[in-house]
Amino acid sequence: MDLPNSPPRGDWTLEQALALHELPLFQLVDRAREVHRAHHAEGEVQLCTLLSVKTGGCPEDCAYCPQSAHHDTAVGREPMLGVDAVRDAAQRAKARGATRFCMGAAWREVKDGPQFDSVLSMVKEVKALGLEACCTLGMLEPHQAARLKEAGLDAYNHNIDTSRAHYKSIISTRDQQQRMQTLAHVRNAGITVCSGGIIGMGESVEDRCAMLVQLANLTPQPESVPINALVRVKGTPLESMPPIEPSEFVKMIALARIMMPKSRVRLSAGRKELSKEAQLLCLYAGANSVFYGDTLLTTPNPDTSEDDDLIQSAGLSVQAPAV
Ligand code: SAM
Ligand code: DTB
Ligand code: SF4
Repeated sequence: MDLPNSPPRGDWTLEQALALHELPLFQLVDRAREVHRAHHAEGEVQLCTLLSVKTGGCPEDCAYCPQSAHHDTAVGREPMLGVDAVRDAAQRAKARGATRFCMGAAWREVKDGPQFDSVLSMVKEVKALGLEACCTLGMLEPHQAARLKEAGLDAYNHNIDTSRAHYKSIISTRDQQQRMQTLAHVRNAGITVCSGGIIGMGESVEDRCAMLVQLANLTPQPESVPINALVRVKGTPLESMPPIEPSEFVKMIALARIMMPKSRVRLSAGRKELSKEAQLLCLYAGANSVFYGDTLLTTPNPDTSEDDDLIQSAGLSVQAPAV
């Protein structure tokens, strides 16, 4: 059996992940906790603020997403934000204690041209503030990854979202292999990888474990792993999915922590519907980051005052800015 301080392994099997998932919750959390303590600063949480720099009208048909042009949701197509507005938002995020700033665009893929040039300027502005800069812009070609790296980008978010098997029932306009290709381009450009997924989209426990195995077996493992619970948005095909059991969220966090010991595991979308106690259990089980700010990309997130209270009441500390 692995020791808590064993280095990351890239040979996880579905059976091993399922065996962890079947453990009684407290045994699983105990294991995750040991791994967490062996690899991370005790009680330290990173605050990451999201900003949608290009909202809505996306040509992809992701069944979960309010920004897809295929679904009739309250989110409309909006023009791209200007570089000044993005700099101001990043400055506010920094003043509130965030150390990472992630810019999202509702694109299928990056296209060369003025909009991408503008994203490169945004990255430079965020870096000038001393923040970690992350982008999530859809699929990328190698030369585009290289340009992002040159602009100073630290991380690229590109989720595999669910298992290979379940992918087809969620998205028809691309396959999961295309996601893996972009992740490879990001890695080759020397940008760190942020990749995770969503639970609560009608997938089985096997699908969830298979997704984690796929992430854990990337070499090297993603530096950042966001675990989202579906935000059920009116007008999307998944609007009527049943909510997840809070213990299912905790289990996913614990598995991600055990399987990817060094990665930053992010307790991501879906916190609005999670009690404070359930969120604390996720942080106890190995999550060491939350999205901080009243909105995610287009949907509500807990208020920053609620998060300040969450962190303070548990005596957690917020990651300090880099000097
Ligand atoms: N268009 C780019 C892409 O798909 O990679 C970047 C933006 S996209 C909104 C980023 C991620 O947000 C998706 O991969 C998905 O994991 C997450 N997401 C979108 N809608 C969500 C929802 N309703 N609930 C939970 N996560 C969601
Ligand atoms: C991630 O895994 N979750 C964030 C971030 N990466 C970009 C996005 C969540 C979006 C939730 C739906 C919305 O607000 O539009
Ligand atoms: Fe577009 Fe990304 Fe939403 Fe899919 S998840 S519809 S690619 S914005």
